[in-house]
Amino acid sequence: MEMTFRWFGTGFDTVPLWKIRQIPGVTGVITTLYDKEPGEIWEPERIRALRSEVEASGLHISGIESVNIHDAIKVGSPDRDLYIDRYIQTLENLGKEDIHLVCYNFMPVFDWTRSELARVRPDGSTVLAYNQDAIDAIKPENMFDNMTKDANGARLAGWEPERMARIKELFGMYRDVDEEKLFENLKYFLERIMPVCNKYDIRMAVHPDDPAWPVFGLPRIITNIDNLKRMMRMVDDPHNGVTFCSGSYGTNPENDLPGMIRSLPGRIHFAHVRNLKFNSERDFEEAAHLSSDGSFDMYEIVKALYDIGFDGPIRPDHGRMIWEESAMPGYGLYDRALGTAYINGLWEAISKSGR
Ligand code: DNO
Repeated sequence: MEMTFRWFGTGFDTVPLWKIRQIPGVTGVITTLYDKEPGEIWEPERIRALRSEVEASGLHISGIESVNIHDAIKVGSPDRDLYIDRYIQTLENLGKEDIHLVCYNFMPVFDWTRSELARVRPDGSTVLAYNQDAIDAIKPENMFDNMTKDANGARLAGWEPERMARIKELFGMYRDVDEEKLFENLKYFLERIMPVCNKYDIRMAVHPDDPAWPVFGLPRIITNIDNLKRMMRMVDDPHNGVTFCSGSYGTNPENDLPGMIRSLPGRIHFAHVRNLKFNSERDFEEAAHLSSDGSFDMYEIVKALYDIGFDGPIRPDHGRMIWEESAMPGYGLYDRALGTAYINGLWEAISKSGR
């Protein structure tokens, strides 16, 4: 594995590259052109400038999270080919700059969803949290305001204000899209992009739906091992792979996280490692990475990745807000740096004990 850190780019991220460079073991960043809207082409000059900036800090670009997918592709509307052509052009431009990993998601309308961005825990830290009753009480059109009110002024990944302003129109677009249709549209998209992925050896890593069940009546398919296997079979190419995000799959306690990892050898291209603490079936909050702070056995998760020979980028995922840091919720420096150190420690111990 390669230890990496998510970085949203100068002007968007509160954490500068030089600080990331000082986290022990981190050699690469997972980054993006954060101002790009779904459907826009990423120009070669912009990608090159991003690459130069990252490399000047002594790091490199380990992958992109995300190149977002236009809704026309997800709903399969007549103009989807235009947007797929643009996506292919972006992939080609990334491939030419030696970038070989792209994380994306296929969630309708909303990306990851939480009911709170700053729930206070007993130690005074604040975390992202999800309560189903609270979500059930929110109208979808108010979801954006609810998500952003505690965002510390940050633009939230996947919650672009431009898209959210069109929320009613977006819901209308998905009126006739059910799970089967979403699978079909994903297959169509993947089949069209596989040639460029093969040409430039770009690993596509679908991010799970978070939480791993339908929200607001919208279908969600990247939720469990059966659906992932279906997706791997329907476009059976090693470049069609997954982002294994423990915190997203783990929202559903029926998902056996180490078991899922073990049944996807060669198809996990990217790993997001974090812990959740369940307070009830309908309520969870994001915990520190340490196993004893939450509900997951982080040792077993990291060991499963080690055992399948996972060699892609891994990154700590959402951190708690601690030590009076003010940053994008989930993406401060301090707790993610602690998470990095912990995952590095688990990895070293597992690799040495296997000798
Ligand atoms: C949230 C992230 C997601 C993820 C996208 C991938 O913190 O995990 O926004 O990056 O779903 O496309």
